[in-house]
Amino acid sequence: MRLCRFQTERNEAHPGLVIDENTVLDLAAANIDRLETLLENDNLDQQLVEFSKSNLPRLPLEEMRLLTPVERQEVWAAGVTYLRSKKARKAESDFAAIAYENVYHALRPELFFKSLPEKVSGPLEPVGIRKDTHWSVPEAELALVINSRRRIVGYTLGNDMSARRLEGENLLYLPQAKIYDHSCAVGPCITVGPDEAEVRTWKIHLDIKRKDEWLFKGATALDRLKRPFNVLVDYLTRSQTFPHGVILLTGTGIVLPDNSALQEGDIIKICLDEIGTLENPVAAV
Ligand code: DO4
Ligand code: MG
Repeated sequence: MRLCRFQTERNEAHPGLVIDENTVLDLAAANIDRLETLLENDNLDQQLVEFSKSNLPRLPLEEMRLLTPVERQEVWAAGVTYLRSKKARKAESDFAAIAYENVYHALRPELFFKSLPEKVSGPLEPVGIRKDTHWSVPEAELALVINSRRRIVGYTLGNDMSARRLEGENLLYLPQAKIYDHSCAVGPCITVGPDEAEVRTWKIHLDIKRKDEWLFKGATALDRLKRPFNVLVDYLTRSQTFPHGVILLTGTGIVLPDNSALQEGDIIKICLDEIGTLENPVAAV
């Protein structure tokens, strides 16, 4: 089952339950004002089954404007969790090579703050490339939806936009390479139910369109992600509480060739059959 947030005609954000390819139940009619209320529920699966059998208002998915499912959660990201990502980052900079090599093999993962919730782009909203540097790329990542009690309650998609030249220039520039206006997109909805073993059978795709042509098409299987999900959550939540839960991007396994820097107007599509498609146009910021 998939949860979403959508914009109503009155410009309100309502939580929704996607019950088939084209139908969404408006959960606001059941007095659910936030997805967070559901994500904290230990009997979520059962509650969603009950909603799906109810006579809540049914709305057509293709006519609605979906919003990011991120409400009040901070967004964090893990890095160098796939072998391909490790190799690409080594090629980027000799200086950083040892750091990337070490973190790939270390017990403690690389984890970094990515975005405040209010700065996250939703479906069809722009993602940014910095004007003060060249060679920006999208990073297509599975995102874990974690509640305030450290439980993984669902999965969504994230785009960890990155200014690669800046990142390669000096590792200390990483926060500037990773955090700027529109550098993070999350959506289109949250898939609840599956366990890690099932999620690891899924495949994530990244497609980039320039004008009417495909600039890049790539994919990776999620079983190539090195670290167990609970280990990532364990490190993220050590000595740190998230009263509204937290979203954790799990790192990228799809690395673009050096000649495919993004340009304003490009369209990025991150697709995963079991979650949906996160599509965003690129804007210079
Ligand atoms: O250390 C740099 C960032 C790594 C990252 O974002 C990734 O591997 O996805
Ligand atoms: Mg990343």
